[in-house]
Amino acid sequence: MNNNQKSIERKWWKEAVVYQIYPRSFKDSNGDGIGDLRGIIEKLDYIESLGVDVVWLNPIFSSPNDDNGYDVSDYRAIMDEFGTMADFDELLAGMHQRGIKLVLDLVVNHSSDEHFWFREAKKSRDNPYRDYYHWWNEEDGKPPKRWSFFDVNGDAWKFDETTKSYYLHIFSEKQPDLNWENPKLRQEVYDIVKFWFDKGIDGFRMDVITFISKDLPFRELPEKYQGNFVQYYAEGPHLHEYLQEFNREVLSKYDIMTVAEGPGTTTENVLDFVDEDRRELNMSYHFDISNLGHKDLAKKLMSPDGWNFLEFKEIFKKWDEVFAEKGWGTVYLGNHDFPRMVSRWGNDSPEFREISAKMLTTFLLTMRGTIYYYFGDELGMTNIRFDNIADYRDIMTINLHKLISSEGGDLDEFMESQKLIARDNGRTPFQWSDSENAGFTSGTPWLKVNPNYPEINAEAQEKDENSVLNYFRKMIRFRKENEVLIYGKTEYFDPESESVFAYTRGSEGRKLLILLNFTDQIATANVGFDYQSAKYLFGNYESFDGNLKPFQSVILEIYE
Ligand code: TEU
Ligand code: CA
Repeated sequence: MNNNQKSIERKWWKEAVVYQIYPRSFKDSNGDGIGDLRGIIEKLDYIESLGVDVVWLNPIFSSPNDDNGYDVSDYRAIMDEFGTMADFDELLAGMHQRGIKLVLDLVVNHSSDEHFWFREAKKSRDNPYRDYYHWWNEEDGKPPKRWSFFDVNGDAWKFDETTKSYYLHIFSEKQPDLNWENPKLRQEVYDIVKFWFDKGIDGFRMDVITFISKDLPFRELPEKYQGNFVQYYAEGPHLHEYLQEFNREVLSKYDIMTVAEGPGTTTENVLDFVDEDRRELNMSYHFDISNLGHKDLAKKLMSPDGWNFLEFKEIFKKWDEVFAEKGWGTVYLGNHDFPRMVSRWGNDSPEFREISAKMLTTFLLTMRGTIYYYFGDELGMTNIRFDNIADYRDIMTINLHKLISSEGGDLDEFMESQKLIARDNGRTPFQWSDSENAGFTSGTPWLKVNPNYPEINAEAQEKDENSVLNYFRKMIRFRKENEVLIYGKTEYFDPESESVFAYTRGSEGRKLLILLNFTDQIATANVGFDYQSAKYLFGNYESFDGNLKPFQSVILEIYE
């Protein structure tokens, strides 16, 4: 590291591997077909055995589940289906006993329409809670077009008969947007967050936090944002003012981590969120990778040409470089909004599933940034690829299907695209064993179990030294034993290679070279120096002979 470069401050959350659990699909303890907190408690030893540092749970608060908990009706209570506050306290204590931190999901761009605040707000125009939400009165004419992600007509304004006005909902009509302009609402949010921090949780992932500041009084969408409403939503005029206040009032008072779900963040604006000197949030995650290969993002249609590997590499590189001296990045290849990583970025055919899942795991755990690893990926779980719309449970898929159908669009094309990217692909129940329903539940699972569970399950992989699961454990250990993989600088090589991702991680006196073959063909890397004599440290094949076998990943120590 040269002297004029500011050295990066060490923090526990920068060194962390975060394991994300979708509670609905992890383990059902009482046979109702829905995963729950007691199910997670049962599996704490499993989680500990992985070697992860932090667990992030998708929303567990009271909710009518229009969007699986992303519609909260009480921020201080546990969702009935997930258990009780006593279960939660036991879960938190169990994690802490094992040295694992717990991060929850804060959904405060919107609430449920069944939240007390909204039930009050829609009673009359002068209700004290009216200004907790965004309204447009009927006498002012039609509100300017705003796109909704989950609405059957794509319309973010819903008319309310009682008060003769429209309310804003960027997600479903059961997810009205909260009004952050109102200082009382902001205070409510801070009190909720304090409540959970005082209970001892270790941080929050903040759902679509980039959308909280709206462009009141709702102008027509400016020309430059036509077709790019996500960007518009993410650039509200008071966004940073709110985040700084949030930090001042609450976040700065605790040793916790914060990560923005950051749709609309770009390499140009992300430091405005995570530059530590600005005192806003610790990290943010972007959508550039997941957006690859789409023909139409809003309608979730994929391009027949697939995704471009050179772009994939360029995106990781440019997002890494932004944080060379300030801020800190996040690294992920899947979560509850995306398909299974091996189906999307690897190859889930019987021949290459395991090897490519291991390659992707090597990739994630050798990158610079906090690692977000999605549950089930450690088994190499795959997309379920439903043929029938009736099998889907996700409101996004169901309502887009209705929307495309009412427009007379191509439903076959839509269904084909969903086999690759629908969110339910990543939400099928965790495959614990080869017993009925993969050992997830003794009842009927809320979403079908992937029929490949007799081959792909944790129990079988526990017994196999070379399983994807055991590879993940070893890879985590390797990262922890080699600090250069955490704080070391990254340099990228051979950007033109259509097959290989090649980079080094280096710090005082040490350099590791990582070579990853993303194809099912033999490949070579052109890194511009001789690495044939380098020491082989780690990888998903027994050895390395200079040529990369299909989906081979290698980590080499190089001496210059
Ligand atoms: O996601 C916000 C978001 O940007 C998604 O709608 C995204 O565009 C889509 O999932 C891509 O397929 C967050 C949550 O992660 C998601 O699960 C919620 O449904 C959504 O917010 C509403 O709370
Ligand atoms: Ca249950």
